[in-house]
Amino acid sequence: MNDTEVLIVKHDDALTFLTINRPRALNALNEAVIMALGGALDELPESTRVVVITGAGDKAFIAGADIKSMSVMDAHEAHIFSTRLHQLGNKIASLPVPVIAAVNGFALGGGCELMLACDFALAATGARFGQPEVGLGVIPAFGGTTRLSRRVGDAQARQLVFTGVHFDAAEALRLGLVNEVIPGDRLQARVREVAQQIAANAPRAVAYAKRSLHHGTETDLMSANDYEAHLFGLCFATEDQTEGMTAFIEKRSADWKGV
Ligand code: CO8
Repeated sequence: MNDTEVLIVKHDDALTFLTINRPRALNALNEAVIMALGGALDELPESTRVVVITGAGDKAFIAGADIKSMSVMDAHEAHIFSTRLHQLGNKIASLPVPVIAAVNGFALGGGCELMLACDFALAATGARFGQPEVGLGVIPAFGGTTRLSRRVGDAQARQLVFTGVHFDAAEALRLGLVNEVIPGDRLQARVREVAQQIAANAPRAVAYAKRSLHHGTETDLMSANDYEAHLFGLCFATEDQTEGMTAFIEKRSADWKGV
């Protein structure tokens, strides 16, 4: 691991691991990290079926946006900063492969919000969460007032955002903010296991399912169901649909082509 790299990118067959590498600043999101993350997501190899985002070291996933960098911003720069983070979140949402957050420590402020932009999160027992922005005189402007309420419900989001309290992994699980809580030394192995379960399925079907799930939370039920039916139809234009169903009938494993 090179100490000067703010993001470690590791491709391992169908899985791509992105590790934010600023452990001395608890992996706080600065301009360099945001650019590196966006670049890595733009340049995923064709073989990638799942992306895992985590933080370097054993203390933090991401302890927020970089407070030192933000402290000298003017209003215009702050607006651009928020917009750039939203572009990153939108990029994750529109990626044709699932993105899992492996939360190995503090996930505060922008760190919690980056986690929310991922498809889902698995957390270590010792992880800590929170949206403490109002205690710094700002609002959670990377989805903390938008994605958080969609994930945990409006009233819970209001309490978390207005109080800014930190809370533990058990509470995050109870709120539905993370899917599983795992002892820290087993987190990466469990994330890899789940990622491989995803990677074993038809890539195009997973991509369409992600698109439909995303659309489904952002529009009314009738339109969402119409779009789901449309994507179901598109599945039947893929070779993998023929292969998947033929493999079932022939009692063998499917050999996915991703087309
Ligand atoms: N930004 C910059 N540096 C940080 C950050 C951060 N968010 N968090 C920690 N660090 C640095 C510390 O300054 C310290 O560096 P140094 O040794 O040079 O002083 C180092 O990391 C270690 O931190 P601590 O010594 O504080 O470690 P502790 O174990 O004592 O405490 C905590 C750990 C509780 C996580 C503490 O560091 C803390 O409270 N950090 C700030 C958490 C926070 O408030 N995060 C929210 C930031 S605001 C935000 O994310 C806004 C996002 C939405 C807007 C984005 C769109 C515009």
